[in-house]
Amino acid sequence: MTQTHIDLTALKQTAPSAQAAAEANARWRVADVAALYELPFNDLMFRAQQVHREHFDANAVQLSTLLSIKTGGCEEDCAYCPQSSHHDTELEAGKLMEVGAVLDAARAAKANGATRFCMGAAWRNPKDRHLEPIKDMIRGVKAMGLETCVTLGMLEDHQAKALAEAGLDYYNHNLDTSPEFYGKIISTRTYDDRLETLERVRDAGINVCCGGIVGMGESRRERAGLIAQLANMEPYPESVPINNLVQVSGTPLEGTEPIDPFEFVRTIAVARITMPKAMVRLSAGREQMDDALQALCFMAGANSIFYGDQLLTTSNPQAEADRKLLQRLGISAQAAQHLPADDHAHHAHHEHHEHHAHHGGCGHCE
Ligand code: SAM
Ligand code: DTB
Ligand code: SF4
Repeated sequence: MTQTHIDLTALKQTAPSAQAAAEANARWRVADVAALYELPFNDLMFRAQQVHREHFDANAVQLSTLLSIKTGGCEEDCAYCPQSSHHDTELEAGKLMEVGAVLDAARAAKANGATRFCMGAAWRNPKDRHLEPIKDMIRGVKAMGLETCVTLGMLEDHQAKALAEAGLDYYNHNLDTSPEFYGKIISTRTYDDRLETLERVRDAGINVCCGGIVGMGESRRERAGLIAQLANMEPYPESVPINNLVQVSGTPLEGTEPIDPFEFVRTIAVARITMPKAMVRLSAGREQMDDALQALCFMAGANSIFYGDQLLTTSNPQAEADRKLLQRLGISAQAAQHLPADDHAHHAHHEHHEHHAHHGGCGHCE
């Protein structure tokens, strides 16, 4: 592979334009990411393990629990999504949940051992009147000692700021796939729309959770294109969910040829190598994976999972089964990190992790 990461400190004394050019060259080219994918499997895994162990406890995994706080009836046409009103998936659309019911679910997630609670809404974008109850949810969940994450669609500047003021730790907004493949999956909003929301989230001082989906019929080059987009964000996301498409009947992607499991593991490994300090989350699609495949994903550098019997509208492995799996692998649940919203520089992230990784797990997995 061509070495893309050059020593920028050596360029400190050079003219600003030369330095800018050098920094531009330091970005991951799609070809470089594709070259990682091309490595023999064992070599790729070895490299991913090296990078992972440099920055993380290789035997700790962070547990996030998801809740759909507003289900279905979404006006976007994402081809993978059971919640789009463009597809006939027989999913009943609901209203935004009451704050009390959301907090009950968060309490249960915490009692079960989760350290982060992620609330998802099937919206193209939230209306301002939705943000008041959502801010109460964020404050309430935080007061329980859980990290907070929401995913509500596109945001305006003032909305990102309002969420930051409520103390939101993470905003999830996925690029989903490469710019080239994106048009085959979504027509109702652009790649740039997604990037703009991500910038607003970053500017508001909220940690960025951004990843994508594989197994949608994209090529390896297009998977590499997604990873390059994520890795070239400045800074790259603190949290990178890698979803394997959950095929839901009635969605246009039902019947897509599933991705080769080893190609999925490769995607995790490539994400780990290109975004060394990010939490890489083995996300949707775990229920369709056996234990051995999940173990390979952890070896490839995945260090976070969705934990709890339900994702948003589809099912996830039972919490009890996950606890058993982690125990069999000698993996402990990572304690909460409680990143301050304005303290998400990657070096700080690293230090927080190092500090907490050695201070026990949830008590369920050890
Ligand atoms: N509506 C908001 C949005 O799209 O940003 C938030 C909720 S949306 C369901 C969150 C993410 O879930 C999507 O970006 C997509 O990556 C993932 N997702 C949705 N349906 C999926 C499926 N069938 N399989 C895998 N991932 C899926
Ligand atoms: C993400 O990347 N994956 C999660 C979360 N962010 C919101 C959602 C997965 C959804 C899977 C399909 C469903 O359950 O509806
Ligand atoms: Fe709506 Fe999000 Fe589903 Fe797209 S992924 S249809 S924006 S809920």
